[in-house]
Amino acid sequence: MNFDQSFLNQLSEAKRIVFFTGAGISAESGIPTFRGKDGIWNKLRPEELANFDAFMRNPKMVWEWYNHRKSIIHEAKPNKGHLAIAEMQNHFDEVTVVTQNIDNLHRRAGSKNILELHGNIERNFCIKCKTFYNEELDFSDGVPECKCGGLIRPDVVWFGEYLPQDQFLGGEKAAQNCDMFFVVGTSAVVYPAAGLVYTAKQSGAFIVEVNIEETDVSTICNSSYFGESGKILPAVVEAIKNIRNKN
Ligand code: BJW
Ligand code: ZN
Repeated sequence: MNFDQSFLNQLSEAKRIVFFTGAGISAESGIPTFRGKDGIWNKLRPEELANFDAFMRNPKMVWEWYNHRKSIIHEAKPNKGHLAIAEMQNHFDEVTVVTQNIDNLHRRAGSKNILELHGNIERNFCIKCKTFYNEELDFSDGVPECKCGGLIRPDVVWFGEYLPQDQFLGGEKAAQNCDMFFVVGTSAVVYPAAGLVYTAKQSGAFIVEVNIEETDVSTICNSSYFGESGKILPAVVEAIKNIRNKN
């Protein structure tokens, strides 16, 4: 892998780095992305699945979709991209993962400092009394119900909903205080998450994109590497190891 010199210089100086990740980093684990060639939204309409009104109209259909995705996620394993990000913790003072993914693969790969902007598929809560249900749910009536009679939904962020404030504020803080900000496997079209790329840029971070294709934020990146994150990120780990060995 040929990295440009300005990128390697930044890598050797950087102390605090952020990985802002999206569905693309989990694609090599067999989890479909939303947009792009094989994206979910080519076949299904987000407005019929990923918003609260859709859930209230047809909770059974929305639950079937999440149960299907849960089974894919449970079978999936962290790939070389997730593992490379976890390994960066051995080479930098501070590594923060700010992810839009709900799949837990960063945690399973060993990353410690993770902010989840769009929730987590392992958690569920009652829409009426907000009780959390993280274990097995009873789907015998089609849709799981709380003891209070309210419907239970997955704890993920749908369109039109606010992001969990502590997670988003943590992401903003990390973006404002990092030396390098990696944008990995995200189309960067969903806000306010994508705004973090601009926050990092305005705060003076060196922005690096890793994606199989150009995105809406490519033009503001200092370096862009096009290819699979499972190939490029391990090469970044090798590059930092070489730099550290020489010093
Ligand atoms: C690889 C690869 C490999 C593939 N290696 N790379 C008009 C303008 C601006 C904003 C809005 C607007 N109208 C509405 C909005 C707001 C809306 C929004 O941003 N919409 C735009 C899409 C138009 N945002 C919201 O509603 C958010 N909330 C909000 O704004 O609250 C304020 C508010 C409150 C009340 C009233 C009004 C406002 C919430 C957004 C929630 C997003 N939720 C989802 C579902 C989560 C749960 C679930 O998973 O089921 O989050 S949608 C979906 O998109 C999911 C993702 O996290 C998110 C981002 O997608 P991501 O991760 O970027 O994936 P893809 O598929 O888009 O891209 C994959 C990339 O990987 C591609 O680039 C590939 O090339 C690449 N790739 N293989 C490297 N091997
Ligand atoms: Zn309840």
